[in-house]
Amino acid sequence: MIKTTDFDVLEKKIKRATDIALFCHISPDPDTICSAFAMKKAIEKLKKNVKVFCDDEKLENLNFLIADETLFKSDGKIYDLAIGIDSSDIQRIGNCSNTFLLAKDSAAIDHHKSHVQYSSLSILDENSSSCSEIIFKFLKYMNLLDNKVVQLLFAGMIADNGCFQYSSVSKETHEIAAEMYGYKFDVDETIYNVFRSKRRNVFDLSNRVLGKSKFYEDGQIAIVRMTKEDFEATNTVLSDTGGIISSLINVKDVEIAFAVSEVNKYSYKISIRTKKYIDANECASIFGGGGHVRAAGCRLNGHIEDVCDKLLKAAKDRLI
Ligand SMILES: [Mn+2]
Repeated sequence: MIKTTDFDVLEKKIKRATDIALFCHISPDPDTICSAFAMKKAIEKLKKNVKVFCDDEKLENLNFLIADETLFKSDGKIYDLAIGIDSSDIQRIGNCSNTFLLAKDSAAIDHHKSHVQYSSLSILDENSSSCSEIIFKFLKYMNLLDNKVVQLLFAGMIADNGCFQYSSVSKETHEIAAEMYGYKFDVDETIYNVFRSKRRNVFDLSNRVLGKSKFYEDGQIAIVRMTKEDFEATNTVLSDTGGIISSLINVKDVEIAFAVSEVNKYSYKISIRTKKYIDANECASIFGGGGHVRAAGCRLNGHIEDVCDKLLKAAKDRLI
């Protein structure tokens, strides 16, 4: 739970600072990006110099919101204040952690259960369905909300909670959404762009790899693999794999689904989704990863067959 005194402490940190650096996590999702740019737009009103950092590139489907914005790479400069956004630990900030650690003061805003403290002030709420909702509360407290800031936070929120479909959604999520509806922005357009719109290439990748999905233990475990070959054949990249795993976890009887995506030779990004009782965060944590109860991730190295065997074993051990 968030203490209101934490908001007070963060407000003071921001007011004291001139140059502020905000940090998104690696392999960014709309929650980390939209939270960071909402924060940037809001605190710029206080005449602060604000930059958003990320090791990776912006997401194409967010161009309707942040086409003019830039994500900066680690620059070795010393900022007055560094704020980690939606990042559960310092490793999640990647190479940009060099710049984060150089800053004179620091804070983190996050909703991951697996959060490991890396800043002098951690504002955490693992019951929040997105980091965007925590930022909404903070910026409301600061009286810095406006239509554009709220649209960004709405986009980040629906991306993380599956447009109000996931178990992370609560009465409070809807109460925040209701407050958001009090601002002027195109809700339909936001939902379409963030949640439904996909490029034809991504559709092709999805069709190509889902057909080769494998099911185990009477269909309770599902694995989809995406290799360099699949990306090349469909002209897609790692960041295009996002929604594909949903098709697997939606299959009746599947309790746990894995998406295994090739990052480099013998190096794989693993996404985990669970339906009812397996804790995805706990499952990811045995491989050094983390996330949430129903959605988590990790990295695994080795031959793809060995990687899949390890995941299969971990899944079987957790079936009831
Ligand atoms: Mn998030």
